[in-house]
Amino acid sequence: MKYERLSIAHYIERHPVAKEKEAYRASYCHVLTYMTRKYAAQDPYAGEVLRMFLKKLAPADPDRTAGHDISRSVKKAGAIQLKSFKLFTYRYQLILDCCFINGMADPGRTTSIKRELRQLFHARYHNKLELFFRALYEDRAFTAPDFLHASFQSWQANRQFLSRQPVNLLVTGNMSAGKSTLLNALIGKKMNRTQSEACTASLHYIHNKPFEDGLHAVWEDDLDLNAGHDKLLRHPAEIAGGKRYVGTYFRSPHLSSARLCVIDSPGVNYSLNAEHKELAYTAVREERFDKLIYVMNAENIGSTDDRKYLSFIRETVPANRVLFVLNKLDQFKPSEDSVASTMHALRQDLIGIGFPEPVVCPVSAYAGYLAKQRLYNEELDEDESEELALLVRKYKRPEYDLSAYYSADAPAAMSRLDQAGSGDRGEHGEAAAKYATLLRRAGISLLERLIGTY
Ligand SMILES: Nc1nc2c(ncn2[C@@H]2O[C@H](COP(=O)(O)OP(=O)(O)O)[C@@H](O)[C@H]2O)c(=O)[nH]1
Ligand SMILES: [Mg+2]
Repeated sequence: MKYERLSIAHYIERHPVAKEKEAYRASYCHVLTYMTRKYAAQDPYAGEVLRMFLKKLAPADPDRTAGHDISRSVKKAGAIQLKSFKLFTYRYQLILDCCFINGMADPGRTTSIKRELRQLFHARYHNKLELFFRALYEDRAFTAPDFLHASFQSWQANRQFLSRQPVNLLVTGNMSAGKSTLLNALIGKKMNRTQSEACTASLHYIHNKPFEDGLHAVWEDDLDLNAGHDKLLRHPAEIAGGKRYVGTYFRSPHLSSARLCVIDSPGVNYSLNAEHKELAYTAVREERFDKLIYVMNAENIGSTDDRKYLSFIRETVPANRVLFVLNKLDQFKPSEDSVASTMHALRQDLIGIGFPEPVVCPVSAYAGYLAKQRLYNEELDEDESEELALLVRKYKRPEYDLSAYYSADAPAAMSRLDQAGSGDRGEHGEAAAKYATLLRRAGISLLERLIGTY
């Protein structure tokens, strides 16, 4: 459960109390701090969430409430106020924040907090307090005041998300097959270093969140709920314990609502690095995953490393849990070869190794990654922009189009999904259509759709 909290999305950026006066915020923050210190002192996650709340809400002078009694602060934070000729109170916001910081995933702890709040609030509010807790933890209806909408909806979205069965995908394959690039393409963000010299020497667990909160959470030794890119793309050698846990929203119309955790693992390469190989084999043996995605490099399929590793996987993992991805198909030369014959030969090989009905998804992870970057308005450097332009031209040619290799109904269903999913994207109109087409023809949208059904 510890790391699963990385899939909780946050609402702090839209917190209504941020615009209140210092004296009010001081009492409000006093209550939040008091509850976390008392009920979740040993919990680094709660501590970090509190820190983020205080960063946004605390007054310039943190000692403003020094020596204040908690009941005085609760009274002030929950008091009825008059604003623009309307009476209102942040009482529900306060309750929700206390629950969110300390007990989103720990209803037991919330029971203690509720008991304490009951004592601190006047008896005439007890009934409403009860109703609000039922709305929070039993999903009962509740008419939330306007300013509470954003955080209440976030709460509900998180709860719904956490109630789904998690699906873990282990991504493995040979070194430089494009595993990290594929994950970056699926997630639509640069979450991992790609490049063979810095290939993943650790396991990276990346959890999806129910909505975009603009925050990348990284948990190595310490937890950072708002990690910058330097930390996110830190060299694997610097990662303590060889494991890194991340939470971020997946930018994909097919995956965004799925409670997914994808695990990036190092490649196996017998000759170069025994440690990577060991880590990869141990991951397949010991990690808990629902599906294994085996990424292959179309430029050199059928290598000895691949064969040995595939035989091991065949012995260790039920065949129907393995999905094969044939990557780097942007590199193939239509004059020399055809995707169809490569796919056919590969399937025969896999059947020979002992996978009776192998599902093979052809992709260009790199084309997919670049297309997504554009669709979500991320910066591309000059080289990337040029390569993207080239890939767009390439994928206009039917002999490169990979969507034909997915199920027959896919293209029609996809164009509907592309439209449905375009709402939260940056690019609009013709440009968006161009990159959405590239994403589909490079196999990425259809692979996402398939993964989305797990
Ligand atoms: N042309 C092409 N290059 C790719 C593709 N996917 C990955 N690469 C490149 O292959 C190299 C290794 O990719 P990486 O994702 O780090 O592989 P990993 O070791 O399996 O994680 C990098 O230079 C990538 O840019 C692809 O679809 N097409
Ligand atoms: Mg990698």
